[in-house]
Amino acid sequence: MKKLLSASVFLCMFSGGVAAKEFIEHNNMMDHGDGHMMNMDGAMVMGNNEDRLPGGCDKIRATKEITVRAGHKYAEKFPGRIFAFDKQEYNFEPCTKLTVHFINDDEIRHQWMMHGLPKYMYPKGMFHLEVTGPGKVSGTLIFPPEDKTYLVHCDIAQHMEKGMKAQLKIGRGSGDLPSIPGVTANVIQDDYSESIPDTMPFPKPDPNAATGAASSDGSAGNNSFLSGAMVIGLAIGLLGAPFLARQYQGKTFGEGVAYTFEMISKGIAFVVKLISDLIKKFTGKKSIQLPDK
Ligand SMILES: [Cu+2]
Repeated sequence: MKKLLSASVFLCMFSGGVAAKEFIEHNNMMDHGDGHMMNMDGAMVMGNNEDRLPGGCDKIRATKEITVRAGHKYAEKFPGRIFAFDKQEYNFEPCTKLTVHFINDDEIRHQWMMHGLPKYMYPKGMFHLEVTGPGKVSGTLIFPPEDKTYLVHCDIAQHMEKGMKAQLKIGRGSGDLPSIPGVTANVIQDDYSESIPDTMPFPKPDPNAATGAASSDGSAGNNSFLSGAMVIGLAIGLLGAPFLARQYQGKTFGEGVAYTFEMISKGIAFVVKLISDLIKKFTGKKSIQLPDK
């Protein structure tokens, strides 16, 4: 009985140690000016703008509010992805005032970051919400009047590549962004099938060729070309060796080096002259022709 009791006490202590972190509502943020708010619990808002109208907006045309959730569980429906937002596409009218309530469901740091906003209003063209661990932070921005597609992502290393990416269209938008989970195709499509894709730089293994014999797709031709080049190289080497041996006979190492450089420079001069003669021969007359007066 005593053992059981101590075991249960131990279990209680242990589970207390790994219990989920408390959900924090980040309401008391320190205002650093310029729409930048932060606290010491890992929450941040950048580019907060509740009243300044971007150029081209004569008034706020709509006032909207959304809740965005971020977490690994939202990626379950996207094979090969680990992180995601609960939604991958947003659409708003131009000059909309939008308040975003950003909820992080994971025990790590996530962001909802927008790029490409006008830099005269939004520092670095960014609107940014960030929460470390489970919690909620809210921010507001006003969109410019142009039809445009904005990238929304989490900028923590590899979180976007692993799926935490969405697009936000103002008006009709300006096209679709690639690799938005469930919306647009990946730039590089993962292939989990067993076969090797055709784009691989090496020949596909032939499942019927168990003997290791050359396949019928031209790789045998490649081998014979290589050995052909090798034969030519060997022949030049063998024929040239006695000539070179005579040239270097009786020379010291220094003389040999000097002689080699002399031969190389002579060779280069010969090739340059040959090329320039050829160019002159084919184009010379035309290129020096002067216009008639
Ligand atoms: Cu993240």
